[in-house]
Amino acid sequence: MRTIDLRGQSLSRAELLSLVPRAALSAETAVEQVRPLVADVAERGEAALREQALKFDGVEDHALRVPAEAVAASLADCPSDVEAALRELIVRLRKGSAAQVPAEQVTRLADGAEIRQRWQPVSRVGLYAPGGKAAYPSSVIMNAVAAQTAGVPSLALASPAQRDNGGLPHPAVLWAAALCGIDEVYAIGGAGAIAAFAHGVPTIGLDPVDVVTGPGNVFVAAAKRVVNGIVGIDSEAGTTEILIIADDSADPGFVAADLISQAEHDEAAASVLVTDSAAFAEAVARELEVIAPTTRHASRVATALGGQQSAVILVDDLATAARVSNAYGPEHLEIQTRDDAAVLANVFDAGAIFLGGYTPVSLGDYLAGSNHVLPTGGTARFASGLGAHTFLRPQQVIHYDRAALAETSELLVALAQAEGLPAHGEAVTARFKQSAQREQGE
Ligand code: HSO
Ligand code: ZN
Repeated sequence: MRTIDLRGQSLSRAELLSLVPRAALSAETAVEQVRPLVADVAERGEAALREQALKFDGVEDHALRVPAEAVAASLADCPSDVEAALRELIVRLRKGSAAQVPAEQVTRLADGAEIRQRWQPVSRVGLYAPGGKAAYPSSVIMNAVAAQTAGVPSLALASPAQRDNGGLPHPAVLWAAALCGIDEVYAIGGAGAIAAFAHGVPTIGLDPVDVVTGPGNVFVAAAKRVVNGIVGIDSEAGTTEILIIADDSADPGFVAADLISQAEHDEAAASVLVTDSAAFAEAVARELEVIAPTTRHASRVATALGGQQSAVILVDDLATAARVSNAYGPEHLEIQTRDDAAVLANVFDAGAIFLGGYTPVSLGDYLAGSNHVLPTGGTARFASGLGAHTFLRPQQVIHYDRAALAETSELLVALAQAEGLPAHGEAVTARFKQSAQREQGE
């Protein structure tokens, strides 16, 4: 890993923003590449999807819509320990997600004047689960449980067709769909899947959705940017990132293992260590040298750790470490220091935060009960992770009775006059004129 030495410098937030390591290929640069793919699916539907499946997944003549029986039958091949783990993930995630559904609140502004704040689920969502370098049944569950907890009535799932699974999505994706009770599944991958959800594909019975969510590579993230506005999207959950703030009280072996764990996702994954101890950084480097070559995806890990997106950042103190992390806006932030609470108090911008030596990101990836679909690429500075709230819209339901409206009318007319919109005021006063006339006529 390369070293960025920020010690002895006092840097502004703007300077930090330009210094933190980033991947070369961003969703912004990928947007131009995926725009024609999305447009083609919008125009030519199924034919475009089939061409893209052949080109990107090497799959031909497969069923774009997975038969519901195949989804249900898939569970027969699921090893029992994996099924138990997936079920436990569902149970924990349901509990963790319930807190993301705010309670309805009624505010009384005056006698007979109230605003009800309700949280309304969207009607239909398209959930994306990536294929490619790994299978992600856990991501299927993260999406599905969040949507179900929100109360979304209609869920569809898409994941790339696999050549070695007869053109079906990866079997583990089907297991997760079955366990979540999703029977509308499509063997469609990448930007095409996002476009299919947004525009619908009538020939395969795919109705357009209201919101598209789910993680994916930079092309999936870019496709979501392209369809945003036609549908809602969750935050950009692109190539994974981990940033660890650690001091010399942390275990270098734990830190190295966590940096490697996320690097194994993708050559473009980012692993960043921010520390105030050069000796600790060296200890982590030694651990990395020992562990990284022994892991199954050693070459992918080596590429990710050696890439420009990964780095060890040396700082003078942990307050600066928190500022660096805020500028980076990591998808996952781990804090392993003598006083984690003190660091946490200075940290504002992260997708999810993992405290202490016994809360690795991989716990959050699977079984913590938190959601692992999180904003990447610095978007955690303004976006949140996926959760039940992603599928909910706060709506205000307003009700004033006659007396409450009458009470506001004079001030309201004054505002309408000030804005040069007298008909706004008249919409209020007309109600009282009419009834006054009616009363006179009686
Ligand atoms: N770390 C990934 C999620 C994941 N890890 C799924 C394993 N499976 C992005 O947060
Ligand atoms: Zn992971």
